[in-house]
Amino acid sequence: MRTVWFILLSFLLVSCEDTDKLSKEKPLTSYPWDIPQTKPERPLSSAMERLYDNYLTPRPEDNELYSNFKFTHLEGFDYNGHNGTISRRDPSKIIFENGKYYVWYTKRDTPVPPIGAKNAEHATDTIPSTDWDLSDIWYATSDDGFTWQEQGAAIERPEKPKQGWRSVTTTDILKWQGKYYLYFQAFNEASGKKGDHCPVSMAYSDSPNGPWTTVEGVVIENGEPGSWDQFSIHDPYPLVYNGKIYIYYKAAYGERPEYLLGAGLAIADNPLGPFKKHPLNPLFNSGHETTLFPFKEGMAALITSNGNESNTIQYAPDGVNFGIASVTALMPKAAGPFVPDAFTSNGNGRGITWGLSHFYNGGSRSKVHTMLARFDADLSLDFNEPAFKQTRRFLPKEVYFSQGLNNELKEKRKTEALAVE
Ligand code: AAL
Repeated sequence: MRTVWFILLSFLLVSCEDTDKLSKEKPLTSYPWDIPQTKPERPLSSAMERLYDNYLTPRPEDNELYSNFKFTHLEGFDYNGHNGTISRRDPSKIIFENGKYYVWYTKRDTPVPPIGAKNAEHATDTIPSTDWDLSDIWYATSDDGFTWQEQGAAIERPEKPKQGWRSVTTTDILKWQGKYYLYFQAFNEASGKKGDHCPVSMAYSDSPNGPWTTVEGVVIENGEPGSWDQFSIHDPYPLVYNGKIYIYYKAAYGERPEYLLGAGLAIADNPLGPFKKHPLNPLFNSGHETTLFPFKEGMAALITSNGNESNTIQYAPDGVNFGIASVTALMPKAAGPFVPDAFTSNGNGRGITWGLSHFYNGGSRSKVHTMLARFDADLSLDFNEPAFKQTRRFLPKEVYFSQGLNNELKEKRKTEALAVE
């Protein structure tokens, strides 16, 4: 009995000592092992400050604006053996009407492949300069987003000298008060002759199946001489936000090769305009064919290539002042997502999960063309798929070696190495 009492007493004494030790333990001075989900009250390095200030959540796995992209070949489009004579590129955002998905895109069907922007002087009525020269706007429909039926031309280039006689390209769709509007680039000269210069035109219809009536003249004017968008208004991308028509668009500014790409914004109450350019334009310092979608109360954007902020997904609570919401890789080029709430303007954007994008030059330089493909992603508040949230991926080594040194550069590097004393 004595022994039992002794054991019990010693046990009590030891546990009291432990509690005492704990209560006397100094508060944690290091960053905690269990990652705090909100910014902790302690000095933080710039990178850790950013982790809490810039991103929706500290872990990309929980970040609704972080995603990987998965690509699938489409069924239903023929490319003439990928010999460069047929190109489909720059898909619009996708809309769901009459029980099916609709997409519009640039289609080139020329006797020969393009000869390149540098040779634009030699382009003719049948020889295209760039991949999007001598093109028309076509459309296709689909039941499932994987197999598409090409329906024909929506907007053909008009007779010379009407705006767009040389090429009509890079369109996107707006639905406004029950009618449909396609905004597009309207070229009056072969792209490459003086850069890639063009203004934006528009066509309207009562039905997504057309017929489309093109308005006279341009709808979004190029900027005043000397301004960032003086020569080109590219990739017009309409959405309805704050009850108005918001068209984000790209301009290439500065002299090549240092030029910047990035989108600005033009706003109107009427699809015909007048469009008022936002005083803070350009809104992005990077990006090529910038893709946007309503997200929560603001706007999210895919910034794929060109510029310091390539490969980022950005968010602006006001649709204007964008910050980096995530950094990703292998993004869809010229993405045209299915945006179910593109025109609802309800201040509660839900995000996107799939769309079409394009792959340039599915082969050699002499067969230059572009093909459409499908991408899937998880950038939606209503969809959660961990397969899209990985930050560590293993790509086949061929992907890396395909980015090898060319022979000239290889020789240069060798010479430099040999010259080291
Ligand atoms: C695209 C877009 C515009 C350019 C050209 C065709 O990727 O940015 O449309 O003019 O390239």
